[in-house]
Amino acid sequence: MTERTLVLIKPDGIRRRLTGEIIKRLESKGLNILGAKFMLLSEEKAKKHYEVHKDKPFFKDLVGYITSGPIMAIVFEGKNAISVVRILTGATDGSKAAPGTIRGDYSISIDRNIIHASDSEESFKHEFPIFFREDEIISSKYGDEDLF
Ligand code: FUP
Repeated sequence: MTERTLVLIKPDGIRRRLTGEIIKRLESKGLNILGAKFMLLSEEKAKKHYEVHKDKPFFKDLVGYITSGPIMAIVFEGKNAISVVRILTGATDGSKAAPGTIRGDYSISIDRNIIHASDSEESFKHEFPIFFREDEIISSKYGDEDLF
């Protein structure tokens, strides 16, 4: 099933110049970029994005971290994009994430884990409008769909 998912390259990923590496991994897998934005996230938007965690002890730090520097928000589309990107992303805690995954290869902690990826269709629906308007999405055929 063709799906869309939201990826955020978090401030540590940007500062460590991992943007190209992360996009390369996701594109090479067979996902198309439909939208991308380099941006500073407001505190209000960060709180909305992490709303499900609002009562957790790490909420304040989480919001502080995601607003601490520029991020890149990217919408990817492809076959089973949500679960495929989650698999490539790896476990939340970089110190436990499997080698070969983005977090497994580049993160050693839970609070500096480089990337966010929607974990369900419901999450994507919640997250997408925080970062993009529908008219910022460009859905074009690459002409190589038979290869994936
Ligand atoms: P994930 O979907 O893998 O990004 O993980 P969660 O939605 O469970 O958590 C969201 C973010 O909260 C994670 F990226 C890291 C952070 N977090 C902590 O900082 N401490 C925790 O104990 C759990 C999560």
